[in-house]
Amino acid sequence: MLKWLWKSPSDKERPLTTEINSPVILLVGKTGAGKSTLGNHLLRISEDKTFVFEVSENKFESCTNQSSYAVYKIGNKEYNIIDTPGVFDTDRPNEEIMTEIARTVQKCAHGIKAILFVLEAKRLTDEQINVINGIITFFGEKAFLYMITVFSFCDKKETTNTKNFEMSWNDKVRMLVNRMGNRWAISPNSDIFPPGQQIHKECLKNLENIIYNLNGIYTNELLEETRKKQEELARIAREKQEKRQREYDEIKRKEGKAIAEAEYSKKKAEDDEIVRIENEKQLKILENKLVKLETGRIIRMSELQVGDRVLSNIRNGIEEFSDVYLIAHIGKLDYEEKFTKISFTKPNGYKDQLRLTTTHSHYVFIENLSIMFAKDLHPGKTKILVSDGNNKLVPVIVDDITNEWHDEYISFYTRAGSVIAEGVLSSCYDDCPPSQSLMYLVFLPVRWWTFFKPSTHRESRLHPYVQFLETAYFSFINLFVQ
Ligand SMILES: Nc1nc2c(ncn2[C@@H]2O[C@H](COP(=O)(O)OP(=O)(O)OP(=O)(O)O)[C@@H](O)[C@H]2O)c(=O)[nH]1
Ligand SMILES: [Mg+2]
Repeated sequence: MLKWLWKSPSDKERPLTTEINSPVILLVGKTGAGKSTLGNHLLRISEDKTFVFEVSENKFESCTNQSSYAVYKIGNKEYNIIDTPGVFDTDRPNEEIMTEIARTVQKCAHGIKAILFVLEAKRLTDEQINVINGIITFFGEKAFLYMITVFSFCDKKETTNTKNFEMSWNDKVRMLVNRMGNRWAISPNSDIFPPGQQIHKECLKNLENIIYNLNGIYTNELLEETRKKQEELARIAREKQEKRQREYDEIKRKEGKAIAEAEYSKKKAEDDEIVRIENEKQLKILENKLVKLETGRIIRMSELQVGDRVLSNIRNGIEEFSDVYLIAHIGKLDYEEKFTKISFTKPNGYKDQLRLTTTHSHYVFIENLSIMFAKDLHPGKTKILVSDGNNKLVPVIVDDITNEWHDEYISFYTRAGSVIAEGVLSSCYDDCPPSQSLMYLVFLPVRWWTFFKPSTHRESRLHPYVQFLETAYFSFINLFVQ
């Protein structure tokens, strides 16, 4: 075992009693995932050579009970690594652990530079999904911008052949890493690659580079924002519980204990179901609808703003970015809409999916650069154009087309009329004649207008001009059909 990595907490490991005075690198993850081990690996390559975090004897016993920090340097930049207790600890309830982490974050006056989410390199189990959900619910979605997945317990092959390792990820892992802007690294397994070995160092240098190149800082204010939302949810849950209890007392008094208990169980099951659905929605955070900005940031479509320059095409090996000039619709609907999920295999062998509304039929570009409704694509036959990650659009066969129902969507327009969403070259136009040039012309007035007066429309009511076009087009079609 990695006994030689273990050291009693020394004076270099400091319990968090004071404010932290450098940006923080936060280690989070499941109990036994290898957070403290990774912290020690990083400290060893830092200027501060003392290994300070306490590591457990085995991965089944929880070890870190209290957050502690150590100084860590990348080049001449100083950070503090904070090791936190594992989530879903067997001995301590999660609420307590989350409070401990919150207390920790509150002491980070300089904010958090990176959140290292340590994940065991094996199939992503439901339990791990719960851990991720818990962490994301706790930090809020914006935390994804600062998160890096670090895989621990990798075997020799996974560590040395990262391409193959990536290919072995299941959809959930891929989605998770995608959501983190494809930032991932390997925590070297010292049983196979002891410190001092080249591969061990390379893994850590790679992680250091990713941390160093992260933009921005996760602040206390961001955490506070999410905390408020969580408190609101907790208050609603408490009120529901109180209401159930009042109803129980009332029914018990009037109709007896047995009926009251049955009614209470029924109500509780209904309330639990609502919570379950909410949690599932949380999981959808992991679903990918990503676009790339000119700044290099990868964001969710729902985060797009008018004026953002988004990757709209790739031609002759050059990425083209285009302004978003109109967000015709964003947000929730009162009902669920049908979506087409296009499953495809990327040129690098990864499986991926793109979801497009079907009710508002969206177009994607196919092999010959003409456009086709997403719902009309033929699995196993039609080829869509997908970015190969090396500035080239490559035709790939659609694996599958399925339907899903969701109650929110975004519809936006770039000046180029196209966007690369989830790597797929897609048209910004929907519910319209199948001609990109014609639609480009139809949208000319609004393109011009927004040059002089940028659109501020950002709501779930369809933009009036788009609404007008849609109504006119459907009236025309109906007339034609009759
Ligand atoms: N084989 C192998 N063992 C590892 C690896 N990373 C950690 N371990 C071992 O797994 C056990 C748990 O590691 P820790 O670093 O204490 O895990 P932790 O996430 O800090 O756990 P808690 O503090 O309890 O939340 C220890 O016995 C480590 O030596 C790894 O990459 N490979
Ligand atoms: Mg630990």
